[in-house]
Formats: sequence, structure tokens, C-alpha cells
Amino acid sequence: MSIIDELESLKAETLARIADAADLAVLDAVRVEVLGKKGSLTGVLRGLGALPAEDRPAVGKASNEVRTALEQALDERKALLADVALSARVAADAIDVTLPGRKRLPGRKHLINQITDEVVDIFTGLGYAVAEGPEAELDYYNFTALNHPPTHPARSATDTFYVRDLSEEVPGQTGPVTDVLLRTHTSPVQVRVMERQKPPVYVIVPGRVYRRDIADPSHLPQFHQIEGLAVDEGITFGDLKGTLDYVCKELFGKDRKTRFRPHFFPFTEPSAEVDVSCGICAGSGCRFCKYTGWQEILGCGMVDPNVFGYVDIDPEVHTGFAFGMGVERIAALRYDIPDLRMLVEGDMRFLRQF
Ligand code: 2NM
Repeated sequence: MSIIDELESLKAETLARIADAADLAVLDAVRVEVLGKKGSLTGVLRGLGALPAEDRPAVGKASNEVRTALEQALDERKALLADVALSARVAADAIDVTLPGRKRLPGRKHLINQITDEVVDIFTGLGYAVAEGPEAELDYYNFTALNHPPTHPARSATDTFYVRDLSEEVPGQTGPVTDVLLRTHTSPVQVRVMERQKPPVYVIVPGRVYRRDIADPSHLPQFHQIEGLAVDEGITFGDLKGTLDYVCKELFGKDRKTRFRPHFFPFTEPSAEVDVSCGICAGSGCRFCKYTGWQEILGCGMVDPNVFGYVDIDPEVHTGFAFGMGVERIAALRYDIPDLRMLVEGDMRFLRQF
């Protein structure tokens, strides 16, 4: 085969390989293999010296043409592959700017905290101070100083979460003995306040409380209370009624009425439950008030002299009233929430409504 034929077949073969090169790396390998210093075209030209002198210009010209043709083919293929690579990257990185954005909803105060703040604001407006205390509380503050007899059912381990078990530490003791529990109401805070501060005392105590109940539509083992206490010279049940009637009107609306029904609490005597006239039917009866015309919203009473005894306040000089309400219950009444568990499930579709 003549050198010219060799060059032609090298050209045809290389052009085919260039056309087949699937990416820039393969293409560059072809370039090095054919046109590089130790490439096959260079190899063919090595044989030039062996040719008769008159044939050399023609072979030289042919080899230059082959080189030029191959370089041009390489450049074109390179441009095409670079273009394909760029298009692929652009397609992979594409962002559809016409898609709707992802909604980022701002957080908000939980309904329970909104209502708590609202009630606290009403009382601070009346001159009450805000007090808080520990959720893990001593039996003494939660029950004993609140005039609960040793056998009171609320003290049983089936009603109250006890934290510390002292059975091991008390010689000769058979049943469980515990002195730390999760507070079942915020009243122990009021005892702590009265221990430190002598009358006049006007405090409002919001906080989380715990009772050993199974969660159902009307019970949570963990809920929130707001309690209040006023101790001064000459405080009467009339002050209690006037204060709570005012607060109910602030909270539920000026058109609402209140009524006080006799009740029993260990720490107050006399005690009462307070109903507010139904906000749906204004007292005529509907499914919201179970056809009574009234909704029960809080408990209250005159502080029992026994409680004052524990905190060294003389009941002959000072009297006081106290009250307590469940915040979840108020939320459920106000917004017709059918199941208190909805308040703790954290479903934003529900909580965002408020
Ligand atoms: C209630 C109902 C009635 C109450 C009593 C006291 C204290 F410490 F003064 F004795 N604190 N809270 C009380 C009274 C709470 O909740 C339904």
C-alpha cells in the first residue's frame, strides 16, 4: 500500500472515530493517538525519508491535508460535544421559576397561652401581681397546707403523679411514702406567696398542672389553670362576686350574666362554682349549654381559716377569696372545641385557626 493510500485510510478511519466519540475525553484520546508527537500520522510521515525525492512534495501535501481535515473534524466534534454537555447540565440544573413558592407560615402563640395572657391582663389591670412556682411540688404545699385531710382521695397514687418514692427511707413503712408530686393545681403557689408576703396580697397564678387522668374529649393528664387570690382586711364574699362577675364580662362579653352555685373545696369555705350565661342562646337553652342556659367556668370561695393557719395569717384580722379556672375548658367553651386532645396534638391546620 502506498503512503498516500495509508494516509487516506488513516484519515477515513480517524474521521469515523471522531464521529463516534461520545464525549470530550474519548475525542481527546483520538487526537493524541493520531496527531500527537507519537501519533500514527506522525508515524506515517517518518517513512517520508525512505521515499524518492520527487514523491516527497505530494506526500507532504497530502499529509498536511489529512492533518488539517482531522484537526477541523476534531474542532467541530469538540464544539458539538461541549454544546451537548452544556445543554445536559442546563437541563439538569433547571429551576421552574413559574412554580408556586412553598408557603412558610409564621408561628403563633398557642391558643392556651393567648387565653392565659388575656386573663392575666384583666387581673393585672385590677392591680394583681403575677406569681409562678414549681411544677414538681412538695406534698405539703399541694395538699397539707391547702387543708386536704390525709385520707383525701385526690392524694391517692391513682389520682396524682408522685415523683419521689420514700418507702425505702422510712423504717417500718409498708405503703408507698412520697413527698414530691406533680402539682394538681396552682394553689400551692398561693401558699408559697402567703408564706413570704403578708397581706395585702393580690396575685394571679397561671401554670401547668397534672392529674392522673386518661386523655379523653374532656380530660387531659396535663392542663393549665389560672388561679387567683386576694387577702386583705375586710374582704367579703361580695368582693369575690363583684370581681369574678367583672372578669367574666371582660372575658366573655358585657352582655353575659353570672351565677354562683354552692360547692365544696377543701381550701375554701364557703365555696361556689361560677356559671356564665350561655353565649350561644343567651340563657334560653341550646346544645352548647346542654339546654341549661349556663356554662360552668370556674370555682371559688373564701379562703379557709385553716389555710391561713399554715401561713401564719390571722383570720381574725384578714380574710380572702380565691378562685381557679381551667384554661383548656375556657378555650373549648369559647371556640366550641369538641375534644381537648386537639389542643395538644400539634396539628397546625387546627391551631392556626386561632
Ligand atoms: C379553686 C377554687 C377555689 C384556691 C384556694 C387557694 C388558696 F391557696 F388560697 F387556698 N388557691 N386557690 C381555689 C379556691 C381554687 O380552683 C377551682
